[in-house]
Amino acid sequence: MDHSRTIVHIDLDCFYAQVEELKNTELKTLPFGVQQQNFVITSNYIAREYGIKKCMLISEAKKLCPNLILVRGEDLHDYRQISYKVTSLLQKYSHLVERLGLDENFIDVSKLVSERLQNGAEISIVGNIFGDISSLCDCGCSDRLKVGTEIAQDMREQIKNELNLTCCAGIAHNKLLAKLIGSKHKPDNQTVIFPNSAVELMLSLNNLSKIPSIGLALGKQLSNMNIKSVSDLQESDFLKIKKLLGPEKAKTVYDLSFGIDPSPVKSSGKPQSIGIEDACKSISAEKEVKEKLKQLLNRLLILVAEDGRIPKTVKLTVRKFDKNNKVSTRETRQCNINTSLFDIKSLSKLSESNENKLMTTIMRLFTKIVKTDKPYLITLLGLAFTKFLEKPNEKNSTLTNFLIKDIEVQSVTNIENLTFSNTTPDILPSTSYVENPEAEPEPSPKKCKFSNLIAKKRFFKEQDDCASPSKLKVAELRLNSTEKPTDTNQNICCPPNANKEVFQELPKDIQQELWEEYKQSRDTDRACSSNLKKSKPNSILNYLVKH
Ligand code: DCP
Ligand code: MG
Repeated sequence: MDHSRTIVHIDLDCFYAQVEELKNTELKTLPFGVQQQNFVITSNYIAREYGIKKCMLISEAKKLCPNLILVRGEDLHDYRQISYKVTSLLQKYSHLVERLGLDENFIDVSKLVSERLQNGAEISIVGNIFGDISSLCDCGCSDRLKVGTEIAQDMREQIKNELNLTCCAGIAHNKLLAKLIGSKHKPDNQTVIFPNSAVELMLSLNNLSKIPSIGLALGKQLSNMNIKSVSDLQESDFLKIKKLLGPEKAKTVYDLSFGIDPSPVKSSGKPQSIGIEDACKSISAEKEVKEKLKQLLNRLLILVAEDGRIPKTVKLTVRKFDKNNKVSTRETRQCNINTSLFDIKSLSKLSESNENKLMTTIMRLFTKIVKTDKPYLITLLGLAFTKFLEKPNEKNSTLTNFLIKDIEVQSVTNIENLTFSNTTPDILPSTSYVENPEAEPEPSPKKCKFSNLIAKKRFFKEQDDCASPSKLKVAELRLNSTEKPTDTNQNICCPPNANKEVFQELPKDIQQELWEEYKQSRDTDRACSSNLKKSKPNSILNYLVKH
């Protein structure tokens, strides 16, 4: 059995309620619930002491706790914002962070664990332990999981200190066990499980649907085969399940019942779609539909601006009510949109004419779903953007991006000749772009490399008799020195006519390269020793020098 991984599962305590407490600290000491429609979708732990549960009807909750304070929670904006902050924070521990809903994250910390083990630090278990630890597996997983508990503790502390939120953590060698074990001690706590206790944990689940991958539908299918509990599943005839679910799914489900889950932690990128929907009180006129969609579009654009990517596809969702058959049906249609409709500097606002163009597209989708020449009744409208263009940013920066930036600084307009592999002409960034406005841009090694190139460019520029010195700030880099070409301190030689001071500030590898280039050039054409450009006819450097 493979126990090589160490996975931490983090689940924030009463998430929406904690966010509301951040906004209004007075709530902290009072029983309160977050309301969506007629339900309390979550409540703080004080309210839970009264027996209030998630998704309880308001009326029922009020009976249990007449003083229950209710806060509306339909607008997910703040929850989403904080949710991404938590994920960003966890990404500092591993690049393998998988978001699950708004308040859960799986983090594969295997790499960090092995680093800590290599450093030889003392190992201790932090938090609760599930099951018997008198005879642990000797493959090394015990130590790894112990280190995992320390990492989970660090994560929780950081989330508390930096975001003022409490959470629970589960530590295990796979995702299934990590998720299940984390909820054993709540709130503000953590629990580890070692592989030898996996079966015990699975058997402690009182219902098959407690296994995360087994939803209600699959649970029902299994129940129809008289497989109702985890032990039923463990003891079931595999061939029968195989017949029902097919070989792959059957194996997955069967394995899960023993706590076996090889599924990897998949690094969550940005959401694949950004959308909002609004249930409405039966709309039956096109004008109302348009108004509603316009409102949705404006709300959606705010989310898009927060996300930062440029939408490429718009999707419309419509729920129609069929009076005759008394059924509601949802239908969606989507189409591509012109990315030039968006102004990258202010994605949240479209110009009037662009808004009209987009609304025309959306209404065209609407008429594909709804025959507007006949009576209709709409009970829900939704808008989403489903494909996006990533703009170049600090994180996925390429040399081209740096060129764009630097060219901007220099006000050079002739950039048509550059080819942009990840972008299209209509979205050439006019400002530097940070993917997540909340996230701190990470230092980029390529940036250093580029600044070296720029330094090189400046270095050569002077010799090339630059026509526009102000652009290149060559004043700082004047190559007017009469230093000797050799250096007695074993430093890399500064080419003649170069400003030694400036030269010495350059990184060693660049100095080396400059010297080599100088030498090459000198050897090639001693009479024209300053024409260093010729030494590399096709280099980026040449491009830069030209411009
Ligand atoms: N939520 C929701 N609808 C549900 C359940 C939850 O909209 N049926 C929202 C509200 C929760 C959030 O999702 O705050 C996270 O769900 P959890 O199940 O993790 O619940 P909590 O974080 O609120 O509580 P817990 O402390 O049990 O994790
Ligand atoms: Mg939670």
